[in-house]
Amino acid sequence: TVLVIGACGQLGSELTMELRNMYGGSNVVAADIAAPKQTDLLESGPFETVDVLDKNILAELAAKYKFKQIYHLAAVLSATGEKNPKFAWRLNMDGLFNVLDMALEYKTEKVYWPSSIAVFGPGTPRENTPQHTVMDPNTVYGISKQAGERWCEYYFEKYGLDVRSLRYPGLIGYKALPGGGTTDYAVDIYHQALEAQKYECFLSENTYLPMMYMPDALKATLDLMHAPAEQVKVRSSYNLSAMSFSPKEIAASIQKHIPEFEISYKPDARQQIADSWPKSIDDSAAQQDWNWKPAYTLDTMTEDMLLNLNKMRTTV
Ligand code: VAH
Repeated sequence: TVLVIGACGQLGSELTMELRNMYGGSNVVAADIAAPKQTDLLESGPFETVDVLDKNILAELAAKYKFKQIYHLAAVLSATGEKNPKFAWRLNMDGLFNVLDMALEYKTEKVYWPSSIAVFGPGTPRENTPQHTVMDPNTVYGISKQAGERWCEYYFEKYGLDVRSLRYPGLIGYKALPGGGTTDYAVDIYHQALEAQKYECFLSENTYLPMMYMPDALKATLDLMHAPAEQVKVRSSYNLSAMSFSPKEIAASIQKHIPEFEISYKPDARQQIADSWPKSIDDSAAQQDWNWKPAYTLDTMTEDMLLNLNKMRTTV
């Protein structure tokens, strides 16, 4: 069986459904601190209420299901993390330790843990950021992801635990909303474009950030997890790239379909976070080691997002 912790989140809800299609609904346990709003998650397989800070619950689950794979996706994201840094650190780090230790104790074959481009900071080269470079994250989220990467590699080297990880860019999908990140605008903008034909962006017009459409993120995650262990040469976390755009460019992409759409800008505290992150990412290690290649561009993503969000609006 497979366990997904953080199964109700933006990534978790989609990854859980993918895994259930692949392994069968009853073989993929969805776990989250709160019950899912998504009925498909509840109906397609087992759900367990889990606080990742509670080791006893994790141990009970591991004994009950004997997981072969664990996807640990529960975390406090960048913008929310800055509001309560100590709690973000505790949840992101202790959560990771609890999962890594449970995986060792119960002999889980493979663990997946997401890192982020937030591991980079103001001292990092911002264009085509290399796999190995200066890392001076200055958000608590970024610090927790960088430390987490070091620990994942440590568990692999010292204890032989097969942990795999990707440094996601901002993720964009229509099925679930993101929860408290700096890249959330790129999801929200599509909803507002359809609902109000206007959007006030919390980042300035020329703020370029690396982004990725959800189907590519799911593919990357599953490709990495299914690659033979010897092909997974990076045991901290792989750089991963698909597209980079600014708020102005995503607005222009939306205007091709909704000409009356208008964007305005009112940068808030998240601007400073965005300004500390790379604009684009060099992911040649992922390309070489396990043949990574994204399928979507900004315009093909926009087309698909608007199509699907429109469908969801008309069926509700
Ligand atoms: C955030 N979406 O904004 C996350 C992410 C690259 C950014 O990791 O916090």
